[in-house]
Amino acid sequence: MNPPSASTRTHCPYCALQCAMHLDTGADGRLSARPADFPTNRGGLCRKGWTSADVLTVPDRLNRPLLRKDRDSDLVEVDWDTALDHIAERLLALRAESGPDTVSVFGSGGLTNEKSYALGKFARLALGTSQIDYNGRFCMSSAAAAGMRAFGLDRGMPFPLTDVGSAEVVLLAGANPAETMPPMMGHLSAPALIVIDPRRTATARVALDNGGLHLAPRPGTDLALALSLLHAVRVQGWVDTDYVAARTSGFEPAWEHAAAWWPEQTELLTGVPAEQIRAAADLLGKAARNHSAYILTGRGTEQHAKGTDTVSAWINLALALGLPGRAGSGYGCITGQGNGQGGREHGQKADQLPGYRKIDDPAARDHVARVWGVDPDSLPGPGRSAFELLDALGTPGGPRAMLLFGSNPVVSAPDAGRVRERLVGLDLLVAADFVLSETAALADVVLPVAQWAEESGTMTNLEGRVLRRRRAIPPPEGVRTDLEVLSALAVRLGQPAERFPTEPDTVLAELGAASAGGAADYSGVTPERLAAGEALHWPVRAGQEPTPRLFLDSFAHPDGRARFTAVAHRPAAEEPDTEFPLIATTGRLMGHYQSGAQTRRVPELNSAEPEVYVEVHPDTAARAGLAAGDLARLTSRRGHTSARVRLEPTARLDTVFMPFHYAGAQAANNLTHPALDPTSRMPEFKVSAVRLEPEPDHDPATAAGR
Ligand SMILES: Nc1nc2c(c(=O)[nH]1)N[C@H]1C(S)=C(S)[C@@H](COP(=O)(O)OP(=O)(O)OC[C@H]3O[C@@H](n4cnc5c(=O)[nH]c(N)nc54)[C@H](O)[C@@H]3O)O[C@H]1N2
Ligand SMILES: Nc1nc2c(c(=O)[nH]1)N[C@H]1C(S)=C(S)[C@@H](COP(=O)(O)OP(=O)(O)OC[C@H]3O[C@@H](n4cnc5c(=O)[nH]c(N)nc54)[C@H](O)[C@@H]3O)O[C@H]1N2
Ligand code: SF4
Ligand SMILES: [Mo]
Repeated sequence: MNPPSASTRTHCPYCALQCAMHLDTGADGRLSARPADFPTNRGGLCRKGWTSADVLTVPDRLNRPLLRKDRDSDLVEVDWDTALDHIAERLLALRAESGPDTVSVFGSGGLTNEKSYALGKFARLALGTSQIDYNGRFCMSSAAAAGMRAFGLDRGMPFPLTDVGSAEVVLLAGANPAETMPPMMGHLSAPALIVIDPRRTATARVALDNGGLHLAPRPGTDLALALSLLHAVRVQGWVDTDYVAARTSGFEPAWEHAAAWWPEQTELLTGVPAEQIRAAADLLGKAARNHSAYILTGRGTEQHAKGTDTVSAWINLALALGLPGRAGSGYGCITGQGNGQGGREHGQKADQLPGYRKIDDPAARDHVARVWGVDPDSLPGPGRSAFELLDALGTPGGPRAMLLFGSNPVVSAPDAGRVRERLVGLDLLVAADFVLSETAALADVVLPVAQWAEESGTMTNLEGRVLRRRRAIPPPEGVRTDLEVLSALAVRLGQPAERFPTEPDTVLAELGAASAGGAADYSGVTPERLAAGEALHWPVRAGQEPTPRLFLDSFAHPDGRARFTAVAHRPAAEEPDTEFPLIATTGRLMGHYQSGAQTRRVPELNSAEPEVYVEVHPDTAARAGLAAGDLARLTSRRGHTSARVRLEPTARLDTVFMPFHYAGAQAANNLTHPALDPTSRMPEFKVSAVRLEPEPDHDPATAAGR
């Protein structure tokens, strides 16, 4: 083991910006983080990054495995052999009873590349199951699907983030980086911003202060708004006809849908004034003439049951303006989780093998089976997508066991009440985590694992740039790494130990071989090249230069052209009515991360935002008999949530907003609709119909679940 060093340069454990930081070891042996210079964060960190080291020493950090003998008993501490033997015994018994697909795996875009790869391999070889998917399905799957459709390849940003800063105009559709990636705002200070968000967010305020625009559509109407922008761009003469002819196909059928959305028509549906649509088209069009505009999408426009088509509509707009595949302009999706990009490339997705290969492609199966030393026919086929998998647990024909690595779905999955019921109904739930998350608390076995600063690995950030996460200190006594856990379980399930190495760099080398020749080719990512500089944008083929900018010569479809997709607007899965008259939309706060399992344990972050709130227009609140600071109850067809009222005069009258970082009675996902996008299987996190009223439970402490 390496002795702890005084200062280690690494990257933040949280989001996809992957800000660089120094971890300094103090005299008391505790670590503290400070920013390091790097192209994405340029010496900045957000509040979560600054406090990230606090999670290493939270008082309730797990350092012994926990086991529950049966459903009615408590979790008690056991040794590792007892925990692992128990899991293996139960898995083998379940598999013998009902076949390999009775065991399922749920992974995460927070896991390193090495862990994501090992998890996919573990599922297919050690368990032999097709039932593996991950939380990235809730994150950027719609943008990934639309990117594949348009460009033949999905890399969130096919250009370095630093390129964006020199553009004249950046359109941000459903992204609030001022809260979700604050250091990114440094790249967005020069361009005029066009922010598409139902709320007057911190990002929208920056846009208005800098000569940009804020368009505030009714949640769930972005598809029509994007079509209308295409309409206005054409009518106002901004279509780059030479580019469209030379580099794309399918403009006319896509245009037919846009033709129906002239700005006045769109205003009726979206509430965005027609003149704002025209102004946005002119602002974008002028910058596009100079090849100096970007269109970027975030979860606000993507997390819908029509998210893939909505992103296609934004890409259609970018293509009409001639932005993608040209220096100085482009389309990108702002990937979310720390390894949201790498996490979708190495085989923890239900339909996928490493190298961003399709699991039902015979050539892909042959290649990966050769690297794994197995018969291609022994590899299972595609499995269920994340929500469908969670929803099938414990039901007839569904899995009876789940192994969970890096997600807290009882807080973060849609219709969380239903997901909790399914998880509780399992024969065996195993959670690997470093804290007892709300989901781990329901598990039969909890395995205490190492945190980011205690192990090494690689991450791929929002620009497709592969980074080195370095170990600063050894894990606490009694704690194992995820790779060690997978290896120990695989051996107990009859696999040779050398097939599941525990050294991250050994896994990286194998991942490189498995990805070689695939779309996301990592065969040239080596420890030496990572040490020499972190500018390895994939594809990085062995012996070749990395690829910071994709598509400059041609797109990845066989004909080299980008494709317009003909997409039509459609309503949300659930529109408001008399019983549930408001739209609830959900998202993030600067100080909390995801399900909050980590950040709610950091005193500085938790005291700043200790409980959930609902953001409401004062008139909407008054109509419901509510004032600032009152406890409100929000009810949807799925369940209800209690939240403190925060009045916001710029809010839309028809929309309330809640952050989703809180659990139990405060969980926004008690309300959300599990309708899925037909292509990406992304749930509709951003639109549910709700009713707002005073909390009838008069004890605010119990009502808010504190
Ligand atoms: N502080 C913090 N930062 C994070 C995270 C975190 O949990 N906390 N998570 C990371 C992850 S995994 C992700 S995916 C990213 C997400 O980063 P973002 O995409 O910026 O995050 P969200 O807040 O989910 O959604 C962005 C905006 O969408 C708006 N919105 C809601 N409905 C609609 C709609 O119908 N149309 C449009 N156009 N906008 C709508 C919301 O008002 C919100 O302001 O953040 C990453 N960074
Ligand atoms: N309503 C609503 N719901 C949403 C969203 C929304 O906008 N609105 N956004 C969705 C999005 S974009 C996302 S990405 C999901 C995320 O939601 P989740 O999938 O729940 O993600 P996290 O909260 O990051 O959960 C990570 C868990 O894994 C643990 N963990 C972290 N790193 C590791 C590791 O390396 N190994 C192991 N074994 N454990 C680890 C943490 O302690 C934590 O308990 O939420 C989705 N849910
Ligand atoms: S912006 Fe993201 S990567 Fe940077 S410090 Fe904050 S959470 Fe960490
Ligand atoms: Mo995400």
